[in-house]
Amino acid sequence: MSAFDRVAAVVPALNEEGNIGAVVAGLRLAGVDRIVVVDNGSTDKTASEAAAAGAKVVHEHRMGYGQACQTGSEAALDDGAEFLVYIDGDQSSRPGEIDDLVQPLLDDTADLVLGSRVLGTRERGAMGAHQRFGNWLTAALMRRLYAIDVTDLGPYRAIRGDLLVALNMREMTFGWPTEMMVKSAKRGSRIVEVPVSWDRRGAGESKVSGTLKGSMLAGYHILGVTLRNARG
Ligand SMILES: Nc1nc2c(ncn2[C@@H]2O[C@H](COP(=O)(O)OP(=O)(O)O)[C@@H](O)[C@H]2O)c(=O)[nH]1
Ligand SMILES: [Mg+2]
Repeated sequence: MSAFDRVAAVVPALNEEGNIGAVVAGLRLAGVDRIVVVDNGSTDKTASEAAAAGAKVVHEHRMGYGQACQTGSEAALDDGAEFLVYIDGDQSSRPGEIDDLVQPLLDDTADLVLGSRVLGTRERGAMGAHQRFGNWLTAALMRRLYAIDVTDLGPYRAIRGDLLVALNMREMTFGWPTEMMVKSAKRGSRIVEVPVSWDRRGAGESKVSGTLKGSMLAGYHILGVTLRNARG
């Protein structure tokens, strides 16, 4: 039995050919056997590259980063996973750091573990100024509105499966990670941050923070979820 028997990694992926195989291989090397790659209508070889590296590939035709994460989570839970780890498919997070995210769940000292790139080290050029500002602003709002001690809104994170189900997630966009944080906080769940590294993506182009449209949409959804949930 490995320490990760109860863990599944969920990787949302949209056109990550040239990256996804390395991410899956890295996760396997780290000891994770259950890896779900959610292909969201990629037009490249993302799905076959992921499968060849040993991942289970789920195709989700409804678009959206959150939808991909949700669908992948459900597939992993159906498969018997108890803990879910999310990691981007572009090689910006390091699969080898997964232990740091999962250990607090295995130790039962946290229900949600957030990888903070502010507490960790960032490769030069891996995060634009607008993204740093947006993360800083939202984290400050969350500290104030929800009294959670967070420094970042990174995609590399781990959650108890039963908590995710209880959260009844609704935001199928880039607001999904934010919804997870604010709803967990409102329930009084134990939220812990751990430092993680953040590298420039491997192959290909950013679909979110690297484009004006992606950044505006992400900011709109993230701030919207943060403010809406604070009421009531
Ligand atoms: N399934 C799915 N994945 C997406 C979508 N948009 C982005 N991704 C994935 O989400 C992760 C983050 O996207 P990325 O383009 O790297 O954004 P950035 O890190 O802000 O530059 C990557 O693994 C993408 O492949 C989407 O609409 N659906
Ligand atoms: Mg990226």
